[in-house]
Amino acid sequence: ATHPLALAPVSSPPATVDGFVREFLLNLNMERGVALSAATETDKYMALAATVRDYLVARWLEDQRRQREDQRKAVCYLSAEYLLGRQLDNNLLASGLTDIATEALAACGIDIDTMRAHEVEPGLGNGGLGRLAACFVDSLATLSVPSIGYGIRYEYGIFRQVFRGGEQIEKPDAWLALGSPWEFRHPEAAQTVSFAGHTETYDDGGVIRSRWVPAWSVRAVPYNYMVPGYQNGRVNTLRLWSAEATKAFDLRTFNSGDYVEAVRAQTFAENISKVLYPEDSTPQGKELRLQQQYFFVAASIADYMTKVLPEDFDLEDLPDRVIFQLNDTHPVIAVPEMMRVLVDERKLDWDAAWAITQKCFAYTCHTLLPEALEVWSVDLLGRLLPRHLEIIYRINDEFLLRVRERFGDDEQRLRDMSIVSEHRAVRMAYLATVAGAKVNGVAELHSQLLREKVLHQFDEMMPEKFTNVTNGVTPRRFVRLANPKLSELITAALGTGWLTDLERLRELESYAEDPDFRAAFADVKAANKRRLNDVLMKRDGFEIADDHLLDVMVKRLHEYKRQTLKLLHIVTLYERVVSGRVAVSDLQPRTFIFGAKAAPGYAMAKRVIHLINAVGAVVNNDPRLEGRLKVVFPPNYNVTLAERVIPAADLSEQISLAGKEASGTGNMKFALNGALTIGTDDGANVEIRELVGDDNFFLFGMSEPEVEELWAAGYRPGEFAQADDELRRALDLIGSGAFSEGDRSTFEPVVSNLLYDDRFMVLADYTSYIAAQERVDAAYADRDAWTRSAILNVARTGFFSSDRSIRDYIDRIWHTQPAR
Ligand code: 26W
Repeated sequence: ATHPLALAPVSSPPATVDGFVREFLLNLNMERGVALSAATETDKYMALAATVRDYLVARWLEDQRRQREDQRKAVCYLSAEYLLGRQLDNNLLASGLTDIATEALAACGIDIDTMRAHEVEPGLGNGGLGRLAACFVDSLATLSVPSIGYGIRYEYGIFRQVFRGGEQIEKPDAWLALGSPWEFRHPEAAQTVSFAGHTETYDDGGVIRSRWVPAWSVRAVPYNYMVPGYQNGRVNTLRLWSAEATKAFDLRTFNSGDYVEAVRAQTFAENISKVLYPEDSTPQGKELRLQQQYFFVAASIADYMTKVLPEDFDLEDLPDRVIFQLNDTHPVIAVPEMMRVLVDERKLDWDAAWAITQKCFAYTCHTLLPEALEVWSVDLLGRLLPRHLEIIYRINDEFLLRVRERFGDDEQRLRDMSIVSEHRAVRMAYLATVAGAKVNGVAELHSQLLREKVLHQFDEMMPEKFTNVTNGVTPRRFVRLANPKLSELITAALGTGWLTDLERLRELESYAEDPDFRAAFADVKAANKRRLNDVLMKRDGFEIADDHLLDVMVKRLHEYKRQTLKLLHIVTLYERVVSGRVAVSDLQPRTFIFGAKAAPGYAMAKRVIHLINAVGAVVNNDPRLEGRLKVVFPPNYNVTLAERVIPAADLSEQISLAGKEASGTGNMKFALNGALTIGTDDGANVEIRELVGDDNFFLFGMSEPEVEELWAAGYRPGEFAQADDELRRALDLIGSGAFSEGDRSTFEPVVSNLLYDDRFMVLADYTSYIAAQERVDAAYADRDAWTRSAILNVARTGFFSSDRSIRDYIDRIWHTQPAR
């Protein structure tokens, strides 16, 4: 190019109110094709989003160019889920345009809050794991780490939850119905991803090689999303793949001049990225899910190898150029895929390829539940990915040889450690552990239990692989955006800079002793409660009373998380009053907020949702309680609602059975927003308590070793019901039909499960939990002391910034340098 303007990306529009107004109207007129006077809310929102984008694009293009030219090592984060939440406000904050945009829109007669409310959040994840990935891409950009996030552009994200008669109904989440203004589709950069067929060997000039002859393929089309760092000028890329039919597909497999069949082929291909699996922690072994996993991983590796790497790149140097971080086992099929690319396509010999592969992958485990560890049957793998199955077998054979060398002919050990189990199932966590340079858990306790239990024999053999990176959350979204009033108060005290250096919150410790600061902090909490009241009133007609302690449990519904323990507490308080044992005037007024989605096929979880609503309906309407206890269960808990609920909370419920919650990240968000935690010694709760101190945390329940001990001794939950009068009364009340219009059968399965099975030991921890809740009431009675504790929670939890997590990944696993 010769024109001076063509030598670099176009410059951003001027960052002024006039500049913004002009760009906004340009987008409205030119892109939407409407005049301001005729524009709908959607038109205005789309034009606004496009305007914010326009300010980021120049930096983005520049960063992409530099990343291509830069020799520095980059991170490819592979995750089947990214639970992003709304983009508009985040991108305004990151680009420093919030005030300018607010003023510019006002000058056009538009209230920016109505624009914020108009956005449908991309819910491309289930819960903790997906939200963690979203926090990580934010921190990667903020720390200028050369990186790409790879994932799937599901057409339907996590289902929308509605309640009918208190029961969960799932509705499709058509988040793309109006189109997304934040994505850039790149059909020209599509990759072909193949499936099924057979393998064969052939003579390649004297060398016998294997190759895969697939039966069908689809096109993977990338959609790029900008991930701006926080006011640092850096813009990273999130690349999500969408499945489309290839021409070859309908020709070869389906098209025999049959138009209807050809269209069916199209639908078949598009199915692959159609919908997010809503199962969280119980893998279903469904073929489509394996197709999704291979689809995005194969496309991502091909993209990296052909579009990001220079053409003449010496593959021996690959480990100095890239690390693929595997977000749980979902992308682990990337390991045999990389081997296939290196050996079959690039013609490296096996040993060289394996040496490279082992340095290019690292694996993060996010669970401890044995049923959550993914396995794929040999039959399914052989049918869908025959070459990958062969490669897995060879990896396993060579690995078992090493086990034999090291430990002798210990057949039991060999069976235990085999990647392919006796039941002809491929254990993906084992494959990841064998292949990865590093394996990490997501909190200290979790990483320790991984080494001692889940992967014990692997730890014995290769202890140097194991490490910990405690999770974190982005303070940009979960403090600055979610809690602007607290952020202002912090900035007034500490000045700026703390948002990217969250340990600086420590400086608030001395402010906890200042009565004026405490009063201001309490005012912020009160204002956040009123804001939540307004949101819930409008959304669902729920009221949050000013003088109630706000007690919050929001997370996926799962037995190990023990929503039923929280319910037993509520039922106990209720029963105390209606039985006359406690005067209603002696109750600390409390509002309990629940938010939880259940996997659609998880019957017990759905019954618990029904029970929460049923208890709420009775408790909320019983005049004997004089409005002192309220149960509020807004449907469809998501990132957007979290941003309103968490800043308003007084008490954070983190009550999983010790040894079951890998980390938790909600726990961190609550503490950072000045809620006190009632919790077990589980996951990152352990680290939160260590940091905030026992005086500022309500610990209860068995420790993990105590859980093990009781389990080994033979746990009989009925004995705990026998031993605690109030526990029996609460269970009896639920069993009596008091919350189901006298029908004893509705919630009988919940009660008998607790009495006769109780895998997660709810009854064993009940007495201790109720006692801890009494300590909560006593503490809340001294409101000023409570506020002091709340401030100390904020001051001492800066460690839980996802910036720190990413630094730990860099130091312990990736060894990358920031971009220039
Ligand atoms: C369908 C199979 C399956 C299996 C496991 C789906 C999803 C999972 C995830 C591992 C579940 C998950 O989200 N785990 C959570 O990850 C968070 C981030 O590390 C942790 O904070 C949570 O404790 C952990 O439950």
